[in-house]
Amino acid sequence: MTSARRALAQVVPGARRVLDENWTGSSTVPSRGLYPHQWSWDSAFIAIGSRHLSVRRAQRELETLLAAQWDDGRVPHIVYNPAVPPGAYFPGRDFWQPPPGATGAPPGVATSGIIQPPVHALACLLVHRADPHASLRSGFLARTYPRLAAWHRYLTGRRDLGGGGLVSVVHPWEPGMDNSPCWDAPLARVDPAPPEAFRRADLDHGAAADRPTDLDYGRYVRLAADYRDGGYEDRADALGFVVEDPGVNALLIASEHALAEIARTVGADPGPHRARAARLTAALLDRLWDPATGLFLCRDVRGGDLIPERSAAGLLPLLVPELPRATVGTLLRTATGEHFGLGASVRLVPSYDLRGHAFDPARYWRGPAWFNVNWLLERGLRLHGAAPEADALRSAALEAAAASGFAEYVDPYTEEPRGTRDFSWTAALALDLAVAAVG
Ligand code: 9WN
Repeated sequence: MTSARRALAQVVPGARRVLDENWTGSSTVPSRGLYPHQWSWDSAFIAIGSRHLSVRRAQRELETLLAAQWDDGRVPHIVYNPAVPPGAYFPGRDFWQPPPGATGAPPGVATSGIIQPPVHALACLLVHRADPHASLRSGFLARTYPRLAAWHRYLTGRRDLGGGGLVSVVHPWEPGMDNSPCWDAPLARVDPAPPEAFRRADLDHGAAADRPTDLDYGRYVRLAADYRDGGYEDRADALGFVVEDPGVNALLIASEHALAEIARTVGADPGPHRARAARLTAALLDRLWDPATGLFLCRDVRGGDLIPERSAAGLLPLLVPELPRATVGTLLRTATGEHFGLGASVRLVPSYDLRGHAFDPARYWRGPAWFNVNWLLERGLRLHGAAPEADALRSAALEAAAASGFAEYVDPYTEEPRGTRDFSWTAALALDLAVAAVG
């Protein structure tokens, strides 16, 4: 048996079991215990994998999420399952209720009010490609295109809080890398909510050493409550945390290119999407590229400066097709150099600088390797012709996903499982890599 076929045999039955067990009938929970609702970027990654099991289910996953889109175009980061008891996850659905008169979720749906990275157009295109004839017959892209276009309009219109043509995030949960050391400095300005104001449900399911601290949680709660009380208005001067993140913006560019392709397929004009992708690419290079570190950095919009921390988010612009060759070369050297160690000290890219002052191999986004980040980087490496590096990363991700019991994240050095197990996007993306490995 070839190594690719072995990987397939090792991964597929387990991945299928995880995805089946976490499927609720209309969407997939990231994890039955820790995350019992639907999450936005999780669903995009899950659909990318579950399209290999059932295209209809992958379509349903994405359409359930898009049905919770707000009037202003935002796609919320959580869609709550009404069948789950309110205390099972904090913050619960009641937390996000906007003040009277302010915009909110569509009638009959309970959602959060913040967002997550826009991977959805890319996911819709990949789900379509899994069976283009059936997809066209069912009208999948014709239904999703207007919603995806409104989502990108919200991001590029309402979220350009820095005024330089990039999207800003207004809460550390929005870029999906919740407690990255990149947020430490901007978060330090935020007064934490008092501990008695909330009860963390995550510690009922996860080891405290693998999760954010209580102090970080207090600040997450304060920021979310302030945004809610301000009617979810996107005004830079009223928000305590405003950051331009290279991962979010790179994913938007990749998705904008996917949207151009979707537009072409449904008979709309792809030109405006291509033009927007080009403008975003220029702004990303202009505002977040840091030649001195050979990496894209986050910008603290309130403070005005680049944040001097190396996060894996800074490598995600490898997903941008029109990145200059010299920048690609520099990013590759950074990925394989001492700070990220790819193919040298580690097989999977860590979430944060291996040499960084805040590096912790166990704690959430402060060092562990995550499978979605590695799936994205594998794609970026392949896009820019680094096939041997992409192949090695794919094999390592497949082995680690199966050996860790589809863990949420792993220690980058030992690949020991951390966080929760039977985690949906780990299963889904391993499945996708396994299918690609056999061609
Ligand atoms: C808050 C669901 C989500 C992921 C995020 C990850 C984690 C939530 C939490 O879980 O965040 O949104 O409670 O910690 O950081 O990327 O989407 O899997």
